[in-house]
Amino acid sequence: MHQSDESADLDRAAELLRQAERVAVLTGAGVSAESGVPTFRDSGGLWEGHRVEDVATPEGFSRDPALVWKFYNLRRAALAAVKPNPGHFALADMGRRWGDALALATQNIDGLHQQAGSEGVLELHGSLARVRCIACPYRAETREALPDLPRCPACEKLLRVDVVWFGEMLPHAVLQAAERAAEACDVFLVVGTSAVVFPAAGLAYQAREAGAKVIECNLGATAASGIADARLHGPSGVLLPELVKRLG
Ligand code: BJW
Ligand code: ZN
Repeated sequence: MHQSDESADLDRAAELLRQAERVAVLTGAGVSAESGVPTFRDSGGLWEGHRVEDVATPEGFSRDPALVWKFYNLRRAALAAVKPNPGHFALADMGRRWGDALALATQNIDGLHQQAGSEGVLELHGSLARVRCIACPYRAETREALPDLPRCPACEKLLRVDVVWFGEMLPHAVLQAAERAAEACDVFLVVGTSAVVFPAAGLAYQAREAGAKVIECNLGATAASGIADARLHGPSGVLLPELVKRLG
């Protein structure tokens, strides 16, 4: 893309945002890529070497909980070393500008938006920093290293990470809040997601359907590009700070 096109796209996106009273944002793995967190579906991504059905479904966990815990314990350990990047900070700046009129929903489980200072983050797919019991109501927040097969201190059954696997429901209140924000916003900003996993990807369509303008920020075209009114193609860690700068 020519420099001038990129600049025109940024101007157009900034103009849409300046006119927006309410903003909703959906992020995916791409927003954390520049922090060193691997994405899922890009080459060298997290699924490489793993069958999704083995590590990210309840059936996979019942079959081989040790394999699934190994996968998540490695990712938990890697998280200790990563920091938010300028894309996360730009979204936190936007959060301060719009206050309660901005909702930030993320598919990421890495906690980097919160670390960058975003408040009220809607974690659609859960969090790597939480565990829960498969049998009783026990839940805990923990960033410490865990044993290979951690057990519930209350009932001795297995613990699992508090994330949403394929075939599982998203946390109801969180999804509902994200849907309300999508339907009420003037601009829906979709960042660093391939937009193929539902119901999260559906939020962009719901927003569009309800009359919002859609801005996409991604390295390239995605399933959601067709409904975007402005496309920012490049790394979110560069483009989002540029966008915020243009808001004035
Ligand atoms: C950059 C960048 C840079 C790189 N700057 N950009 C409707 C139609 C079809 C199927 C379904 C449907 N409704 C439900 C389904 C089934 C299923 C589904 O969606 N399947 C599709 C794959 C077809 N959905 C579910 O099962 C969901 N549950 C559900 O619907 O419950 C009700 C129900 C139950 C039973 C039957 C039917 C309905 C649950 C989905 C849970 C997803 N969980 C995961 C794992 C979470 C835990 C973990 O992390 O291990 O969530 S899967 C994985 O994908 C993870 C992610 O959050 C999610 C999305 O991925 P994301 O973030 O988009 O990453 P990538 O890698 O795909 O894309 C990265 C993007 O970044 C790329 O575009 C790059 O270009 C870009 N990028 N660097 C900007 N620097
Ligand atoms: Zn228990």
